[in-house]
Amino acid sequence: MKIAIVCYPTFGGSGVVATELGLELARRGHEIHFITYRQPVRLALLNPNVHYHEVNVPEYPLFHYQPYELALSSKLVDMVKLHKIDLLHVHYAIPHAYAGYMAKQMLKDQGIIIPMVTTLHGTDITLVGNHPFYKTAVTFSINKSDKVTSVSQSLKDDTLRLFDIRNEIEVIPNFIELENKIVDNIPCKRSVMAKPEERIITHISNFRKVKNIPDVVKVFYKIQQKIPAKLMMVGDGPEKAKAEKLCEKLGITDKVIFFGNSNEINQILALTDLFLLPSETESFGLAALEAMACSVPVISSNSGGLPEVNIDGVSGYLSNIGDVKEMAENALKIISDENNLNLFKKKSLEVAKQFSVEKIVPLYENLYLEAIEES
Ligand code: GMT
Repeated sequence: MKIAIVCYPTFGGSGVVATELGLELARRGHEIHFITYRQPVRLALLNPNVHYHEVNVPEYPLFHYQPYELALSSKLVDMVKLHKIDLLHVHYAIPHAYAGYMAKQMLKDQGIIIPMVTTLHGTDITLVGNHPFYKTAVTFSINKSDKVTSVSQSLKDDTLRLFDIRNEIEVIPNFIELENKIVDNIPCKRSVMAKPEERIITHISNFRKVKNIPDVVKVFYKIQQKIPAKLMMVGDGPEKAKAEKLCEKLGITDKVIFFGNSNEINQILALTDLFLLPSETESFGLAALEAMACSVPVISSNSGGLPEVNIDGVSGYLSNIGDVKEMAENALKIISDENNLNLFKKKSLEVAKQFSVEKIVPLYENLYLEAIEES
């Protein structure tokens, strides 16, 4: 199939899922066209089946807001015609489903029928899309999509509760490539991050408010009071400076490393003993799955789709949002005992295998075929 993928090209989870999906589909022989405003961060272009088309939005002083949706829908029409694309797959409803629908209509006007699959990722439903200023257009564009998927049952339930949706929503969870994980726990690399007796605790996110970053620091603060430990904070975003200040206030700056955005996630996870994800909202929790795929147990909140990924008492533990005390106690239960830690590591990997690329990507392929047949 020839598939156009529309996504955000940034470090956010929806962009990562869209990019990894496109790359895997390309490996399976499909022709993939990424259409967005910048080259996606994880996109390696040295693949004959992968193409990238940039959406340019010329600056014009009359406009207070530059019309990205307009430029995107025009680009979609042009690329569909030029490359004879069979299907549009838009990731994150806002504004991609809306622009995709406009492109479909323009193409229909020229006698070209093309189906559109919309994947709902999380904040496009739970936070942004739900805002009264956007809700009408988001509801409309979800209902006008030929197929709709959500990344967890929890997100599907939220969508049906918050919007007036007439479409079927198919749950297709986030997935993970398990083959190329780095397992070289070599002492010289580990020594850059921590002393041999210290446990390595990691958090990875885009440091937005929903990630509950202060709780990451507070849980770690309690852990390091009981056992030697270091905290790796990977990623960047609006809450990072506040987190640095909190570490200063708690007197733990020498025990916390802030990496910023990193392309060495797997290397860091390979050296990690425990992952923290105390999010206020999390439709799935791709970062937790990435940790588990590297045999790292997860201490998380029980918000959104996290209980579908992090299995309580198996791959880690779940607590109510904000229950820092219980999260720290559960963390210590896992990492204070070498045998227990090893058991949790093993189980984390086993759970992660349920979300392998081989199991999940065919679900998208089947959905594409259905959409094309029905269009
Ligand atoms: O906030 C993020 O983590 C980024 C956001 C996005 O859409 O870029 O991630 C959402 O999509 C991911 C991929 O499907 C999910 O794994 C994340 O749980 C989800 N984030 C939230 O719901 C907060």
